[in-house]
Amino acid sequence: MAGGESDGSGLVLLDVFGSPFAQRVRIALAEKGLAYERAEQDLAAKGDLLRRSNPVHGKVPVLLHAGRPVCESLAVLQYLDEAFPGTPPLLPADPYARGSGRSTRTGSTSAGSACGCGATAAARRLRSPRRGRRW
Ligand SMILES: N[C@@H](CCC(=O)N[C@@H](CS)C(=O)NCC(=O)O)C(=O)O
Repeated sequence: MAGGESDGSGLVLLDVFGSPFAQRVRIALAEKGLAYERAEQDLAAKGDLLRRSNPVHGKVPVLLHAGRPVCESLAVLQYLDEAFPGTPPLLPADPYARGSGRSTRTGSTSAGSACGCGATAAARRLRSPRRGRRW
């Protein structure tokens, strides 16, 4: 168990230790004081849970809430604000501030961006005999 102490029962974070996107969600969960379980993933050999939870991109982080997956770190932040309204807000209340802030951050989290984890996974895939697979 990691994170906070309060009412986040049923929260499981599929992540990788070095992922900055997962780190964003870990910080958000800590800010909100929500308890969660970490489920470390192997990006070089993605497991069924990650594939099922994020069938489009197969990336971390994925937050499971009562077994239901929310993918994409910024979407997870918004989800946490909406699903746990009694906790400190992560995003501004003003729709314009929220929207413009999100648009400036989306560039750094889009599919084209790479972090160390993604690059490593992609490089391993290229070297792997299973490289024909999408995962
Ligand atoms: N836009 C995504 C980016 C997530 C991302 O790139 N995750 C990397 C780890 S840092 C990943 O899972 N890479 C696996 C892969 O590319 O196959 C977000 O904000 O959550």
